[in-house]
Amino acid sequence: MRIIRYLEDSQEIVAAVTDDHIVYPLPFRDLMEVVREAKHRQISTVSYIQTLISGKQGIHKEIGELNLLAPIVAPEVWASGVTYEKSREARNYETVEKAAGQETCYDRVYNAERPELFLKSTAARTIGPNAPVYLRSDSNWQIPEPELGLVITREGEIVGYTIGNDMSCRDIEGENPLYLPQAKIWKHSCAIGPAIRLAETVEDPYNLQLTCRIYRNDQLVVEESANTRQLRRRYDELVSFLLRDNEVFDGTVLLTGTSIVPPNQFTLEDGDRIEIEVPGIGVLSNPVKSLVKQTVTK
Ligand code: DO4
Ligand code: MG
Repeated sequence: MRIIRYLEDSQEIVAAVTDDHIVYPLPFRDLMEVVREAKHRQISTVSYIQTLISGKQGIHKEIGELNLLAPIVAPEVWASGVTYEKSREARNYETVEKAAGQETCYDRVYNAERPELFLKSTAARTIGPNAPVYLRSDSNWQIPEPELGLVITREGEIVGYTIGNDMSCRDIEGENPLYLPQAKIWKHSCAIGPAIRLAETVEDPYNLQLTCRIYRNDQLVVEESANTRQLRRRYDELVSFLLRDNEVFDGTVLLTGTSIVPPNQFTLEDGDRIEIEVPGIGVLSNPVKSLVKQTVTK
């Protein structure tokens, strides 16, 4: 069972999508309302949705025909860093801080008890399927980071899984780790979607395949896959650090880190299209657009 949001006649609709791909609009504004109502009735979210759609007809449209929105308006998107060996290698490759034989901050965080967590995005900066992700105008080395996203309640319960793209500037981050917020956060630098797969319907969240494809002039130029079994940490561990002495809001998304890195000579270009696929969740597809350089006036 998955949850989507779409736009119809200027109305935002929340809907459940069954395993046979039938779309059922729900009388709620977002997934978190459904979760709260199910809790109130002391039944699981899936059982509650089943009671809501039982005896109803789905809409006569397939998911691909809908004007999909981000599956949740996440008040904040947080992200985890260096949770996969592949990310550690990539960070060490790009950093100018690496001295021969010396451990980097990336080596240390990979092995430390405390994970790297950072604020990735806010609702206004986060986009859904098919909307453009933007390229920063002051970076020459930009890539998508395909990641599994945890959708959590304010208590830290993982209620669903989605796909996230943690767009990143390897040159800015590599120049100085203190530039991380600029390497990670700008307008439309985070995409999530196309759906949220309800956690209770995922058999093994540590065995999910992620595949990233990048198209240039409609030609496939990058295709790489990874599996969440390569993750060095547990999801609950990441969530528990996020909750430490923190106020977390219902519907927060926590990205769990990347294990897919395009070849080191690759950088995204205006007009590219990024697809990230996780079977059981869907394909998050976004075109890439350049942000126009701003002139700074004193
Ligand atoms: O340390 C920088 C962030 C790394 C990251 O975003 C990732 O591993 O996914
Ligand atoms: Mg990342």
